[in-house]
Amino acid sequence: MCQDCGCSVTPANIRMTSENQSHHDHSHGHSHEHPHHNHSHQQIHLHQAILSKNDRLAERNRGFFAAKNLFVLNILSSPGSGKTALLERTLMELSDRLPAAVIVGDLETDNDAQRLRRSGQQAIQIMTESLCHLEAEAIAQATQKLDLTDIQLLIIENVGNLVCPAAYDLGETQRVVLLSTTEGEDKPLKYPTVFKSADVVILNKIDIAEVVGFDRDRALENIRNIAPQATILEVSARTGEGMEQWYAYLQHQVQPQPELAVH
Ligand SMILES: Nc1nc2c(ncn2[C@@H]2O[C@H](COP(=O)(O)OP(=O)(O)OP(=O)(O)O)[C@@H](O)[C@H]2O)c(=O)[nH]1
Ligand SMILES: [Zn+2]
Ligand SMILES: [Zn+2]
Repeated sequence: MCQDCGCSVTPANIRMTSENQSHHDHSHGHSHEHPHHNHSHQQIHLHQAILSKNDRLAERNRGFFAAKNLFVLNILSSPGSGKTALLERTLMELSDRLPAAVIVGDLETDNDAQRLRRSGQQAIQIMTESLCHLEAEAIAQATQKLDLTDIQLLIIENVGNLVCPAAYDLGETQRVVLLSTTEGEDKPLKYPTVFKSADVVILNKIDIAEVVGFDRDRALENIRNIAPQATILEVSARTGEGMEQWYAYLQHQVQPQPELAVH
């Protein structure tokens, strides 16, 4: 996670991180007198502190979302799996039944928020600049900018990355991980952490599965092995195939029907 990719570099810790990175190849077998030895320990403590602060703020978000009766999804995937395409269609086709808003994170540009706003629904862009994931604090701030009156579903499109976002709780109700047919069937095996944390795995771009030689059976087997807890849905955000099952899933989660009385 971030201690490897350095995405948590902030003005407060940049000095320590850059000094540490310039000594990346250190063997830890050397003397404790070495002036740079402690930096990796400091860095680990720093990351633990960042994560535990994030966890506290995520709990606060969770309380806020519960008080507002909001169902919140955190959507994670590699860049280009089709998160925005899935959400564009979802906002267009589901908003009449289930009023929704989106917070979207990218390193740069507000392209995704612009795409999503064309649906007529609210979309707030967070530009993370150097961070390759969203954090709970940024979600709390972005949420303040939304008019939540009547909104039942808040969807967070995380930064395209299968590694770091998995470590950051945002206070979401459920996690959705997207895997597209162009990425290969082995991704659940290579990135198990994110798949293990998923409530739902959506297999996207099924319209081009055949063209790209996607092995559906193997992909499903890999997902079921790594993420047996997850509901699996197969869709094409482009053609709309399978999207009704996704909407039915969401409606069922957000607006559970009272059980029918048996006479
Ligand atoms: N054929 C096909 N293409 C798709 C589908 N979903 C998305 N795409 C295309 O895949 C590309 C990437 O889609 P995006 O929605 O931008 O992907 P993303 O996950 O939001 O990307 P980042 O925000 O950069 O992480 C675009 O060219 C989409 O049109 C699909 O179901 N089928
Ligand atoms: Zn990172
Ligand atoms: Zn996107």
